Amino acid sequence: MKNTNLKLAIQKNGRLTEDAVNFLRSAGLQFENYKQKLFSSCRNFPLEIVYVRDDDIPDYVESGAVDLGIVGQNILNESNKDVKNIMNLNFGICSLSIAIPENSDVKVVKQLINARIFTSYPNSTKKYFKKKNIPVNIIVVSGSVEITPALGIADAIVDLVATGRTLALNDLRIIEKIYDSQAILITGSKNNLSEEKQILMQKLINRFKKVLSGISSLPVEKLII
Ligand code: PRT
Ligand code: ZN
Repeated sequence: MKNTNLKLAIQKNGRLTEDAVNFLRSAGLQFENYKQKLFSSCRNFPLEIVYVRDDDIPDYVESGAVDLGIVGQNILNESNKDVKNIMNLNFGICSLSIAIPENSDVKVVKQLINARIFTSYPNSTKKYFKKKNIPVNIIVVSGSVEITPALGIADAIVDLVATGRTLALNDLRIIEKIYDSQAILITGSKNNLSEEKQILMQKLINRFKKVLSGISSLPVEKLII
C-alpha cells in the first residue's frame, strides 16, 4: 500500500459491499475485488480501497488511518465520531425504527413508559427516548433483535428496517421511525491532508458527484491525465 495514495475504507463483507464496489466502478475506478483481499490498489487512480467491518469505519476515518469511508449513516449516528458527511450515496437505504408486536395495545410511543426495548442501537435509542422524556429499559443485543418480542423478553425493539419483510415475518409493526439512513461518504473533520491528497480527493468527489447526478457511469481508462 503506497502511503502517498488516498485510502478509502468500505465494508468487507456485508450489505453495503456490492453496492459500494459497483458505485466505485461506475465512477471509473479499476480494481480487483475478491473476498480474501484486505485492500485493493486502483489501477488508474492513486487510491487504495481498504476492506473492513462497517463498525470500524468511522474510527479509521476519524483517526486518519484512512482518508475516506463509505458507511451507513446509522453507524455514524450510533458511534458519534468526529467525521463529516461529504455526500449521500443513494444506496443502503433503510430506517431505524421502533417496532412492537402486531397484537400490542400500544398505539403511541408515549405508552412505552418503562417498556423493555431490545436493540443493537443503544445510543440512538437512548437519545430518542431521552428527547421524548420517556423512561425505558434498553437492553442491548448484537443480532436477531426481531425474535425478542416472541421470546417474551421485549415489549418493543429498535432496529433497521428496509423492506419491512423481517418485521412482518415476526408479527411486528412499526410504531415510529427514529431516523432515515443510507450509505454516505465520510472524511475526517480534523485531518491535515497534504495539498496533493486534497487535490486527489476533490477529483474523486467530483467524479462521485457526476455518477450520482447520472452524468457519468462509463469507466474511463485513466482518471488522471
Ligand atoms: O460484518 P459487519 O459488521 O461489517 O456487517 P453488519 O452485519 O454489522 O452489517 P450488515 O452487512 O448487515 O449491514 C450493513 C449496513 O447496511 C447497515 O449498517 C445499514 O447501513 C445498511 N442496511 C440497509 C441494513 C439494512 N438495509 C437492513 N435491512 N442493515 C441491516 N438490515 C437488517 C435489519 O437489521 C433487519 O434484521 O435487515 C433486516 C430488515 O430488513 P427488511 O428488508 O426485512 O426490512
Ligand atoms: Zn457491523
